Amino acid sequence: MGTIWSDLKAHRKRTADVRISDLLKDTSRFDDFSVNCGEMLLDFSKTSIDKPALNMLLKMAHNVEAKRDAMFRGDKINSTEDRAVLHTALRKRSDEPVFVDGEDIMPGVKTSLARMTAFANAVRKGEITANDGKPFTDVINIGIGGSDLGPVMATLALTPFHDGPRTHFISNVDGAHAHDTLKNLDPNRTLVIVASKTFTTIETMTNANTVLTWLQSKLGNDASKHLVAISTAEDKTRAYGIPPERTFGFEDWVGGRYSIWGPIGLSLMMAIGPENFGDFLSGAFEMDQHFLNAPLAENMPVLLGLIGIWHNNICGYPTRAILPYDQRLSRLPAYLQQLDMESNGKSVSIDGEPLDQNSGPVIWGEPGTNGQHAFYQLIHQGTSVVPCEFLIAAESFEPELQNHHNLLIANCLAQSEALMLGRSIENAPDSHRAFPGNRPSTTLIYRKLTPKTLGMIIALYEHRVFVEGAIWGINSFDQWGVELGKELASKMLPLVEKTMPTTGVDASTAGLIGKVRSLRKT
Ligand code: G6Q
Repeated sequence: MGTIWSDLKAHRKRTADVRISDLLKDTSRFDDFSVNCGEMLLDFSKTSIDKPALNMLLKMAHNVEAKRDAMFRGDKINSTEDRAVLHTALRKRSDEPVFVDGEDIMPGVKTSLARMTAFANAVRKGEITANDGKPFTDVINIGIGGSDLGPVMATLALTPFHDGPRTHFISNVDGAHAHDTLKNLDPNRTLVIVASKTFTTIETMTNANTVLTWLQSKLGNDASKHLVAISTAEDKTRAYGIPPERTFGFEDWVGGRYSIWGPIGLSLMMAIGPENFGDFLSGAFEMDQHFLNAPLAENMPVLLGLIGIWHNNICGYPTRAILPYDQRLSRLPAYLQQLDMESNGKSVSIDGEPLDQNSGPVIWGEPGTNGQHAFYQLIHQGTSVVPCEFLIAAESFEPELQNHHNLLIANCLAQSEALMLGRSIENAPDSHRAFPGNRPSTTLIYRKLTPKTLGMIIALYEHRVFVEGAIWGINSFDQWGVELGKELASKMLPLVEKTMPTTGVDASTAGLIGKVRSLRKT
């Protein structure tokens, strides 16, 4: 490990007993340990990072800028797949070109957005209709992983803006998901989007086949007017019977988990309308500009990344909790689990060498206040320290329920304060009622969960993941662990279907297959 790592660890060792509450006696700490981007503020004054630690962390980030510029420029930084990483181009709100293999990709990005806009508008206005000439009332997005989590999370987050057709999502290959979703829908009124970058993912294609059969049960063989494809593989969408005018393509320089900004966001665009979708892109673009231009010490994604490094690598906390005090962000923890753990769950460097420090932590969470009545017990009194990342809006969309929102904010602030202050044994009736305190948290405050704010939040976390990955020297943009999963199920299927004997299979798996077979017989 380089000297900066050992310097940071030595500093941590020296200062581990310092209480965050004592650091906060410095009246300038809140200003010095918080950062703004537009109206959004990230407070990290309730962490154990002090000025010397922050300076060392900022030094550690010295190589992030060059890597960041390479990403935005279109260099093939995803070296194991030989791909550029340009989800930022999908939300670029300026006329500057971006080159991949010598070709400006921006005209294509604009054409694609214009096609999405025209299609979404036509569906919303009832100009593109179902087979019977009547408007679609419902849209199902069939996809999984990056082709599902973004639209699901964002559509829920932006419920107050949802004025288009109802949206539904089928992701799990568990037939229960398709069954329960289709149960209350009418094939005559439903538009089906098959969203798959590769158009080969077995879960998605199995669900697509089932839903196609459901459509055909009412529409006969002429279901194609009810189908849309989103994919990079136009040959496969055509072979599936979805014509090019119903297919929205995208390029291999958009990773699945970074794809909400383009055609994979079509269900979101239909729900909230192209104008709101445009604001969503603008919010992300604003965060991109901030990430590109703000000095490291005032750069929100850089600082959030460094806070992550401090907690994970220097303090040794192996998880972090995402705690939105915003019910409509209830799928944000799941979304960030994929974004963060799929990107930074790696054990080798970009050159294939074993890492000599931990990489991505375990991400988990639930919205507050619900979590308070469940796992916060461990956060307050457990033996593991969990850095908490709170998110809270100053304003809600329900002015008539202001009392609820005041209570929500009060709960959020009370939790972070209690985690920091704790309650000493001297002030508690007994040790069961004492709280160690000194537990770190950050708080992201924004005005209101608008499309623009949501765009900023997602881009903030995308770039935070980038910053951490850059410091660890890993490739944050491949996902070989996920690819492995795709191969494994197809090998196991013949054993489950009983078309192959279990000879040669490990004893545990063979035993489980035997149990499935015997349970099915009885
Ligand atoms: C995301 C991953 C993964 C992917 C799904 C679905 O970055 O690559 O989550 O999105 O496996 O893949 P398809 O879109 O190809 O069906």
